[in-house]
Amino acid sequence: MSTTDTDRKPVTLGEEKVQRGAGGETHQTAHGDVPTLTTQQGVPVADDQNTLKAGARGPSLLEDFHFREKIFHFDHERIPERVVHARGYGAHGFFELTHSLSDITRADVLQRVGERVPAFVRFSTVAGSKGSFDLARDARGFAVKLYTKEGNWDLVGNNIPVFFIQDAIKFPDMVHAVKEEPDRAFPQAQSAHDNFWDFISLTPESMNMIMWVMSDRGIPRSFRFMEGFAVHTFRFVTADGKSTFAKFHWKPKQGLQSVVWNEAVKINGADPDFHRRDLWNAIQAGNYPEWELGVQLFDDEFADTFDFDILDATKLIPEELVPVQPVGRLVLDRMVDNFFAETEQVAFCTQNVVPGIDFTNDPLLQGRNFSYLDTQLKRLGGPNFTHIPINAPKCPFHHFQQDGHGAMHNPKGRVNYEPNSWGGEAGGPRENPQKGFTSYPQNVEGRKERVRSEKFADHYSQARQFYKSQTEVEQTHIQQAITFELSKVETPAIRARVVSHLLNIDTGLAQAVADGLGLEKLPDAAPPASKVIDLPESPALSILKNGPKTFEGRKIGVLITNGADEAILEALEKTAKAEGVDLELVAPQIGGIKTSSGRHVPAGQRVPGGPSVLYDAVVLLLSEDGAKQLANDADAKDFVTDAYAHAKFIAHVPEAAPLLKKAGLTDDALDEGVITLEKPSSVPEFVKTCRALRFWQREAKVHAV
Ligand code: HDE
Repeated sequence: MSTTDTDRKPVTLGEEKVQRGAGGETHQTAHGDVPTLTTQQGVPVADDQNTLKAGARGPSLLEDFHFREKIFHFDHERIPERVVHARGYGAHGFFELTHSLSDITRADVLQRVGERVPAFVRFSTVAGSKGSFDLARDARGFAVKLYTKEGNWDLVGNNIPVFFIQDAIKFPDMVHAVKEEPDRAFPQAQSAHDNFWDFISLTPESMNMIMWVMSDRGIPRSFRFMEGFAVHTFRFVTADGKSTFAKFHWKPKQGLQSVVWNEAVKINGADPDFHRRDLWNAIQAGNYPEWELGVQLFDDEFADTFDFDILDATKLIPEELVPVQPVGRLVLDRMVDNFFAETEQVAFCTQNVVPGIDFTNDPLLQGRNFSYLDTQLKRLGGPNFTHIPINAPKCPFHHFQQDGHGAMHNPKGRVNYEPNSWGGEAGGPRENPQKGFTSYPQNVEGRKERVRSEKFADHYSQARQFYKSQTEVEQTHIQQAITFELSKVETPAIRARVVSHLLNIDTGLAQAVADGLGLEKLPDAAPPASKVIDLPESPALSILKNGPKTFEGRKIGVLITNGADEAILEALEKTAKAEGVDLELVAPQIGGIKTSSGRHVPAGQRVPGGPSVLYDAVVLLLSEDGAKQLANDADAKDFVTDAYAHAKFIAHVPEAAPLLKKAGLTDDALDEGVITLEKPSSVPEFVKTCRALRFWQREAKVHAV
């Protein structure tokens, strides 16, 4: 049967004009403001539902240029994913200077207080592929592109201030080891396997970073609640050539927060996009996340007296030793229009610095400066990736580079070289010794040799300092994380070798891991290459010692049923709004519930789709009948037991008793983190209590193993 005009009667679907095809499918047609669909060549398309055929049941015709163009383009949609940091999420915003650094650097962006430049930030996990889950235990990328008036400045950092290795030549090995094993292609986005820990156990320089990734920093609650660090020591340089060393820090205004491991595992199933959804929701709701840019500034004299080498990326400089001075604020206030065009195609390069900022001889940084440009050529298909809008500078630019794949702005006119004698405008751009980038004229001499500085040899002291600076709760999490990871390692010798390094960090830590693994006896400590020293504790290294004073930006999950107390719900809505907290209702049906006063309230989640791991605190707002119903529901029971096990604050109305009982929350299980909401006036106190984020005292009770 052929498609005739009578088969294609327009039908109305909302405001749009819609046609029905022969197969009953609906499709819009152009009218009024709706543009006509075209091919890439601009040819108007009449039918986008059917290929051109020789008769309705005949073969498709090669002549169908619209179909061929469409499929050809589709076939080429994928580009190579990033070899590391494949899974990421970006947003636009701005950087505003709050403290001028004009006496320290000539960098234009750091001169005038109050001036803003556009910014783009991409957060990422490191090991997993593009489609992996958000809550892997991993470092997070924190890459910032500032579109300054003197060119793009990229600070390609992580949420951890140190790195696994000291020299770039080890990077391919390190990445091969952490990614899925090559014969079996698993595990995905996880370091809990033999290859990773084998490499680590043979690479003691990684110990400081291991403490960080095995701490709660490796499982952040959201991108909004983590710090960023450029890791390496950079240089600031003034117009008259004075140099100052600098370390860059991004501190979240929202405060630091992480989840617990069991929660992370469950979030990955319940919402693999937990972090990207969080950023999307916050920005769409106008809750723009903000970070303060801070710098640690120091000179050669400090560098010479510091216990470690400032060129060693496995070390940090404690904030207590060199305070972090505020410089500006970074605000993310706009999501991308298109994920691929912007977030996927953005190309960060550590070599992108601006006049007034320079590199140091950190061998990791030097290697990165080669790697990033090289990787963009492969990933983005040619040398013109700066022509893609997200990568293009937003200041004027003029050069004689031309041609290549995808060239969008070749030099205009006759001249494409210099020097030339054409003069004036016709001669094109000229170099500018006053304005142009000049490298800091550091004296360099030495023997050509493959060596590492003696000053890089201490691999344990800062790892110990990090561990000692944590609260007891955080130390326990590190013990549990390493035990978890090593329990996934199949080779006993690798497990023991890791413990031999832990002995140099903290004997209590080593013993706890050995006990957790069931090691029959402690191995000998790995012989350290340099004496391990006891450094003073650095409170800045702990998340819990630096918790937020507010519950703002967090999310409460309300398990709710028909007949729920209207007054308490109203109080929750009001208090949440005042505190800047998101309230999500989790109900037996997504259509929602009717409260005790008959008000209909839609739900955000249905019970099986809204486990408590998605929320920072929970409320059980049930009617008597509702509680009886949910007491027989496994998902509702898990909602409560998980919230309890993850040390969350739980508020409940007295009617919720049957569900609490089924979830085992009776008598001695009840603690100050489980709060009864007798009346609406108890709600503000509950939300205030939630500012502590977790009731950590409960944790020790729920971990018998
Ligand atoms: Fe990267 N890294 N890296 N890295 N890195 C890449 O560049 C590399 C390192 C970081 O959102 C790649 O465009 C080497 C440290 C982030 O697009 C690649 C070495 C830190 C991102 C690359 C390092 C980072 C990358 C892969 C050791 C924290 C994602 C795709 C010498 C300070 C940027 C790409 C984005 C991405 C190489 C070590 C952060 C291959 C060789 C240390 C945040 O070029």
